[in-house]
Amino acid sequence: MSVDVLAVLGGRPAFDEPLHVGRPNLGDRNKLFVRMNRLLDNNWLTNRGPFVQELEQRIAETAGVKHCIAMCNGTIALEIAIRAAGLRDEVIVPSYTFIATAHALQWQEITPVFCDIDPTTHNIDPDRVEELITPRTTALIGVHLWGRPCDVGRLAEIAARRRLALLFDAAHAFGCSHRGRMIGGFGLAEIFSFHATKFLNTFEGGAVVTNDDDLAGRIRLMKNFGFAGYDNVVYVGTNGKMTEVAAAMGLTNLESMGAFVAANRSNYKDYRRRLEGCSGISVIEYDDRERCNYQYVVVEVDEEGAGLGRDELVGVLHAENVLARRYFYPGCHRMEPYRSFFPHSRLLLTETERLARRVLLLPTGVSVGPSQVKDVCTIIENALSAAPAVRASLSNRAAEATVAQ
Ligand code: T4K
Repeated sequence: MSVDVLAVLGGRPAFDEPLHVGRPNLGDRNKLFVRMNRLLDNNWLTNRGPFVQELEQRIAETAGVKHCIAMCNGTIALEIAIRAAGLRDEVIVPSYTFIATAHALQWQEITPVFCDIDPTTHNIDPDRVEELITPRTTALIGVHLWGRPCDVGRLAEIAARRRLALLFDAAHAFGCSHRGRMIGGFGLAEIFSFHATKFLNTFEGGAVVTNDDDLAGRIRLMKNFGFAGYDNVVYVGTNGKMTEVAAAMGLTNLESMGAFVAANRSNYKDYRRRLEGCSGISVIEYDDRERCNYQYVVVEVDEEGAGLGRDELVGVLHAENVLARRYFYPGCHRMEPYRSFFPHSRLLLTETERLARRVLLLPTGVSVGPSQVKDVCTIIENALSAAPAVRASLSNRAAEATVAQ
């Protein structure tokens, strides 16, 4: 493997196999197989079996909350929490998030009203929330993006004063804390994702966590068709149940959570140290005083300082088989159906627009080690120091691709 001559300048790709953002963190497979044998022996595959119950208890303990309701994925968990909390009409959310945050509302004909973000935290900007509140607003949903907590204090103050519900999409934030308190207990409810690409995975999965007994009761019913007992349906419901095999995976991975954090933290520190001297490149900060899962290595590219734009750098990295991602480009407001609903929203979302053009994510997780981090950083350094040639080569390639079409 060589990083001497960049692939976009005619060299061989640095990596033979793709280096992914989002390779699953896997715990001890033998322990997983023991659990899988047990669930097969039990003949109990789903419908709140013993592994799901154990996982719910472990997640609630880790997040420091009273109730955890495990689900088949984070999107369904969001949809059910939104419905059980009685949200309707309009809900204020950031646009700079994964599309599921907006879709979970729109799916139930609730309008997501997109709020701009704070460019330092990348989270919903509390200074911009109040101007979006109308008589139809029923709630605010903050997203703890990259696992960095929203300004929960200010959002809670606004929600209480304006009589709005407050929920958090904590899909990225399992294992993270805010002012010493674990994410999970803020607002009326918080939602985790345990998708394969997440810090802790259950293959697919998610959970709602809350300290509210009534809400937890409603959510439990709704995720099981509204059944309150044999032959007795008391609500409209759906099927949001987590399977036993997913819970077995979650329990196994939970046992390795310390190792996952250590690997992520070490990669993150390494990236930051190695990219420190690169002009126009900054790796976002995590607060070391808090609990953090360091799940994402998020880089902001300032085109003027770097000499290359974010998309050019992505082109360079992809040519090397480093599958850097542009999460969450171009922002929910530029995707359908929201783009058609709100064709002018980009005018209000100036920080979202700016950030969506600057961010790229680099590979991390337990499958990425120091030598890969070093090579990725060398590729970036080499690309920046040959910026004019890289730019020319990329634009020639783009022109050739257009002619070939
Ligand atoms: N709210 C927020 C803020 C979220 O970020 C998400 C999900 C949700 C809500 C909804 O939660 P879920 O319903 O998903 O539980 C991925 C994930 O699918 C998605 O869960 C996640 N956010 C989002 C940030 O990333 P894609 O479209 O980037 O996935 P994909 O298939 O391109 O995979 C990403 C990379 O990971 C690829 O390079 C391949 C690699 N990969 C992926 C899988 C599935 C693997 O190496 N192994 C695998 O098994 O959305």
